[in-house]
Amino acid sequence: MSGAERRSIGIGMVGYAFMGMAHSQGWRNARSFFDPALTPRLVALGGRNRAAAEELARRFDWGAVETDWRELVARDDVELVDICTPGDTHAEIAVAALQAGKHVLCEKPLANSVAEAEAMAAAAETAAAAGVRSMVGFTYRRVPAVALARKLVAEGRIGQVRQVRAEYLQDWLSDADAPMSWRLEKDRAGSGALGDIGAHAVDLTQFITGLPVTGVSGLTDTFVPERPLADGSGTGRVTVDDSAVFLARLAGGAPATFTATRFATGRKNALRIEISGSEGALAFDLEDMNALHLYEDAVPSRTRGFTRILVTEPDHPYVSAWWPPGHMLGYEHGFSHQAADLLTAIDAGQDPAPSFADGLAVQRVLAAVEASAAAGSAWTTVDTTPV
Ligand code: SOE
Repeated sequence: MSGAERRSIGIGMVGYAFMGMAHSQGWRNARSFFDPALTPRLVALGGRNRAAAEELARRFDWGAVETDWRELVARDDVELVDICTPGDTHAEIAVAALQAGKHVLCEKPLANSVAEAEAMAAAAETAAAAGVRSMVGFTYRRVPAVALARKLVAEGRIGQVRQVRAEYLQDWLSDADAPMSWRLEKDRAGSGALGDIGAHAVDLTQFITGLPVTGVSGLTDTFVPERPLADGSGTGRVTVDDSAVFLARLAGGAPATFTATRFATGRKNALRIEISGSEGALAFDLEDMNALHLYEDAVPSRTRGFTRILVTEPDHPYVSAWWPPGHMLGYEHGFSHQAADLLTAIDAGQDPAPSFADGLAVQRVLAAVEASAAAGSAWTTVDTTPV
C-alpha cells in the first residue's frame, strides 16, 4: 500500500511505568516492523505525575502529556485509548473511552472485580455494535510459540486434551524486605499473584486448549503480611495473596492444576504450561520463550520423545516480520504483535481477541478461586455464561 493510501489512528495512552514503556515500544515497533494498514500516531500520554509522564513521552516521542485521563479521552485526536494503569482505574477509564467512541486496549487483568469486568464487557459489546473495538492485554497469547501451540491443539496434533498443568512462577517478593507497591494492595490491584500472574496462566490455558475453566478449588497464602514502605517512612500492610494454588476442571472434564506465586525462589518469569493429550503433549516455558516442546505418539518409538521446536521460522506466527530464522524474539515483541493485531482488526472492522468478554471469563475464574479459598477450598463453580 502506498503512503498516500494509508490511514492513521491517534493513540492516547494512560500510564507511564513498566507497562507504559512496554506498550510505547509496542506501538512504535508494530508500525515499523508490521507496517499495518492503520498507522499508529503517538498523540498523547496521560499520567498524574507530569514529570514522569514527560520523561516517557520524551523517550518514545509521544506528542503531548495530559495529567487528567479525562482530558486525554476527550481529545479529538485520540481515537484509541491504551490503559496501562493499576487495575482500580481500568473500569472507569475503559467505559468512559468506549462511550466516547474510542477504541480501547486495556492491560490485564481486565478489572479488580467481576462486577467491574461485567460492566466493561457490556460497554464493549454496545460499542462494538457501533464499530468501536476493544481488547484486553493478555500479550503472552502472541508469543510465537504460544500461538503455534494453540494451532497444533486445534489441528488435533495432540488429540483430545486430557490434563493441563499451568504455573506462573516469579520470586521478586521472596525477600521480606522488598518494599510495598500498589501490586500488594487489594484496593489497587484487586488481588496478588492470582490476578497479576495467575490471570496469564488461566488465559493461556483457555486460549491454547479452547476449553473454559468450569470449576475450581483454591488455596491462597500471604507469607509476608507487612513490608517496608518504599519511601522509608515505615511499613505497610500487604492485603493480597502472595501465592495462589488451585485445582480446576475444564469444559469437557479435563482436570487442570494452577500455581501462581511471586515466592518461587530462583524462578524469575517462568510461565509454564504442559498439556497432555490422548495422542501427544505440548510444553512451553516463558523462560525459554522461543521454544515449544511437542511429543507425538505417532512418531516411531525408536525416535519418539519431546522435540524442541525453535519457533523462529518465517512460517511460525509473527516471525516473518522480524529477523532471519534462528534470531530470537523476547518479552517485548508480544506488545508489538498485540498492537499490530489490534490495528489490523480495527482497519478490517473486526472484533479483536482477547476481547473484554475473554477478560471477564478470566476474572470469573480469579473470583471463584478467592471464594473457594475463603470457604476452606470448597469446590466453586465458575460462571461460563457468554456475555
Ligand atoms: C509483574 O509480576 C508482571 O510484570 C506482570 O504484571 C506482567 O503481567 C507479567 O508480564 C510479568 O510480571
